[in-house]
Parts: sequence; C-alpha cells; structure tokens
Amino acid sequence: MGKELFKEMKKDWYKNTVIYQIYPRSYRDSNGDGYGDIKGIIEKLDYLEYLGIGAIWLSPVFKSPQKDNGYDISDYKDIEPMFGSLADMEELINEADRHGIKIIMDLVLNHSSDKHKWFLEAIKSKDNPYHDYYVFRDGDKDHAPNDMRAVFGGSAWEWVEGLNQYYFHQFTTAQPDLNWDNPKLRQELYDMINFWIDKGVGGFRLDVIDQIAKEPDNFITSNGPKLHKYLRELNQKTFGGKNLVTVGEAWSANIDNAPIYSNPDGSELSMVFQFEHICLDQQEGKDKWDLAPLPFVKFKKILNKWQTELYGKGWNSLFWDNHDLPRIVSRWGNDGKYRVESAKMLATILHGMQGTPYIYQGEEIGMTNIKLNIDEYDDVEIKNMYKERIAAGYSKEEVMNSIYAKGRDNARTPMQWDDSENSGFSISKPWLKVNENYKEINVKNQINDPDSILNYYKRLITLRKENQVFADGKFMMYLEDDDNIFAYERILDNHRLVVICNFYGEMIENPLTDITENLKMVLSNYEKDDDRLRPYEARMYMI
Ligand code: TEU
Repeated sequence: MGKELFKEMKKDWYKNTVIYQIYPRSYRDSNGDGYGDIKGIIEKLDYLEYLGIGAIWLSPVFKSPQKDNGYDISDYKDIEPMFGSLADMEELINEADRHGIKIIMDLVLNHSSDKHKWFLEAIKSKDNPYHDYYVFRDGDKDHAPNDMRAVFGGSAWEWVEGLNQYYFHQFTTAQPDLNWDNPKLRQELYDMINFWIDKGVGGFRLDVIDQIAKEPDNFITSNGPKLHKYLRELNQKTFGGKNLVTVGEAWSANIDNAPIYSNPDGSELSMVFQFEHICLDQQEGKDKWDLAPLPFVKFKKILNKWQTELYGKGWNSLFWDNHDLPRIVSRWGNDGKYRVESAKMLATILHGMQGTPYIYQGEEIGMTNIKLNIDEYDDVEIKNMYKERIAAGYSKEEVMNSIYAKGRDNARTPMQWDDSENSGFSISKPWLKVNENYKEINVKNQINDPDSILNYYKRLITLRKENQVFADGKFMMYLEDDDNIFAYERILDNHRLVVICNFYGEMIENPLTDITENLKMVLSNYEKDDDRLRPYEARMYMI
C-alpha cells in the first residue's frame, strides 16, 4: 500500500468503524458507591474489543455538580471525583488504545455549570473580566428581556440578585450559556481542547454544537448566522488536520446544512448527529411527550433522503439510541415476544446504511425501557416536565405514559452484565433502578450464544470492517411506499449489499425475491429461508 493511500485511509477511519456510547454513571461501578466510573470502563475493555468497536463516545466525565448528569461542567480540565481522577482518565485513554479503541470525549461548549469559576466571577459585577463570558442582559426583576423558553421548562432568563441582570440559559438554570462572541472565551475553550488532544484522545462529540452562536435578542437559538464561522475557527485552532473524529450533535441540522458541518474538505467536523428520523413519533408541531405512532413511510423517505442527498457531500451518524432517547427495541421494535428478532432487525437496517453507526450501551443486548414511580426517576427533564404538565391540567396517567415512552431514564438504567444482584453493575444500591428483566437480558447470557443479539451486532461490525461497500456504496431504496418492508441496496463497483426487513410483527409476502436470486445471504435473524417474511425478519445479502 502506498504511503499516501494509507494516510488517506487513516484519515477516514471513522467510516469503517462503529462507535459505542458509554454513559459512565450506568456502565460499571468499580468501587461500590452505586455510580459507574472510569475504572469500571477499563474493566470492560476486553468486552468492547470482543464486540469489535473502534471508538467509545464517553458521555461527560468532567468535574460537575451533576445537575444534568455531567452536561453541566464546572471544570473542563479535571475529572469528576465520582468517576475517578485525571490519572484514571489517562489510564483509560492508554488502555483503550492497547485494545485498538479510541476515546471520544463529550464536550459541552454551549454552556457551563453555574458553579464554574468563570460564572462565579461573572456574576460578581458587570466589569468583572469574566462577565462577558456569559450572556447577560439588563432588565428588572419582573420583566425578563423577552419570553424565550428553556429546553427543560421555564424562562430562558434567570435574574441575578445584586448584579441586577438576567443571564441566558437554553437548558436548566444551572447551565448558563457561554458567550461565543467573546474571543477570549473562545480561546479558553480552544486551549482546553488542546489539553485533551495532548493527552491522546481520539476525538470529540460536541454537545448541542448548533446552539453556540445564539442571538437571544433576535430569538435565535440554533444555527445562528455566525455558527459556521465559529466552527471553522474551532477546527483551525484545535483538531483540524489532526486525524481526530469529531461529531456535532445538531438537532436543527437538515439536509441543506449538513454538508457544511461535515464538508469532506475537513474544514468543520467529521460528521453530524442529527435527529430528523428520530423525532417522527410525536404529534406534529408539538413536543416529544405528545405521542403519536411512527409514520413508517415518511420515516423511510427521510432516511432515503439523507442516504442519497448527502452522498459524497458529507457524512452522517447512524443511530437509534442514545442517553436522551428511549430504548429502540421498546420504541419501534417489540420488547415482548419478538424482542430478539426485532432488535436484530433494527440493527440490520441501521448498520447497512452509509454513515458511522453508533451503539448505545445495552442496545447490543436488546435492553428495554423501564416503568418507575415518579419519585424513582432522576432526570431533570422528566421531573420538570411532570410538574409543568400536572400544573397545566394533564392527567397523571397521560403524563406517566409519556415518561414511559420517551423519558431519558429509559436509557440510563444500569448496564446489565449478568444475573447477580444489581446485574453485575455494582455491589451497592445503584443510583437508578436496574431493570427487573436483568436476569434474562444480560451480557453473560449472550456472549457464548452464537444466536444472541450481542453476537449479531458483532457480525455486523465485522462485515462493515471487511467490506468497503458499507462505507462507500451508493444507496437505493426499494418499495419506498410499502407499509411493512424496509429494503435497500448499496452498490460499489461490482459489489452489492441488499437488506430486506419486515418492520412489523405480521407474516407478509416478499416481493423482492428476484433481486436476491443470485446473491448470498450473509446474515439473518431466522434460521431457514422462507418465501415469505416472518415477523421482524431481517436479511442481508451480498455479492
Ligand atoms: O442534548 C440536547 C438536547 O437538546 C436535549 O436536551 C434534548 O432536547 C432532550 O434530551 C430530548 O429529550 C444534549 C445532551 O445530549 C443532553 O443529555 C443534555 O441534557 C443537553 O444537551 C444539555 O447539555
């Protein structure tokens, strides 16, 4: 292999790999305090190497009062003691590297914690050197600058007694927005990022990156006019040209601006993490709590659009789950009788497409949603929404049903390692309840079972690594208007990859038998072939 080609391949390593997301609180508790930690992750690196993933997206482990479980950072250059120490983090980076795994850190650059020293200084006086690191506006106690709302409920403006000003916060009041218009603030962030690059991290996930260039006076939160200017500067001052993978979480990204974020020239980020396909099972114009069935054909059209229109122009993330979303097998699969079949079917659809697939911890064993009593939940979003909706006159039953379906704690229950007490997550009472089904659904049960969901994921990851058609094949959808089937083909030179899935639980006819006649079936969730497609059947063919 020529040196240049090798360089070229390395630059795009994230296109042939799969990224695994760890929510550290819930992964593995090594010291028995009920919270997962960095040493716990190190214990599980052999498992992750077995699975075959190339990188870990590590949800925030920085110093934090944990008002939003780490998405409120009070020191970007230090580690939260409940997760370990800076030395543990360095050990994780090095040990992961020995296992062929890169560590992607989760940077929250849109806001800090209200306990960050910058903010504590900023509220002291209007002429404090840190005051302009945040977004303050004048007003009086009874009149906020405008009526903008925060994502987690309430006004986006919080009054500071004494300073007699409001600060702007898009999330909780404990997460004041940083002022990216201030070059000194930007430089501090770049220095901090370079600190982590020097420690050997493999890249960064950038939390709500589309919201950094807010202009609250103009009611702009996402996608502000200066956004891409700031992203290019960020790139040049930090990770640009360094072969790191960068993924921008952007709820507002669309097919028109995704190529700007993920321009193949490397001027901004490696890829976008956008949500158009994931926000469909809610009532139009309302929010995620207002439930509606998944409009299947529309869903396929959206995925088709991203596959075909971004081709050659940018790069996308492929995901069903993360720490903010419910468990996919409970959401769009079947977490009862067909849990195993539907989990594999959903994995097949996702991993056959173009983009970098993400596996959220526990997805690889088909972990499910949970139903708790309201006081057993931990998530600030759930708690705030519950109070707001009950006060607004919703019935308790309706609110609880929304939480069961969409609450973020569905994804945050402890990882299910084995059938011992607390699912092998911890020897102590975990911070959030373990799902009762852990005796059946756990890693130990699946690792030696060739037909398990876990080993199915492992095969998908191997197929992606070994066949370039997964990364580069052109996408073509079949039967776009069919109400049950999700099917497509990927083509690269004379290589073909065909995926045919029955998305639902009824047995149906398979109209695509001609297409697969001369192809070899490389993966399926049913044993013997059949003319028809059985409940949640998934087939992957190649030539
Ligand atoms: O999420 C961005 C975000 O907008 C979410 O709050 C999302 O709207 C919500 O979770 C959907 O239910 C990121 C992080 O992933 C999330 O965990 C943080 O709470 C949030 O940013 C603030 O940092």
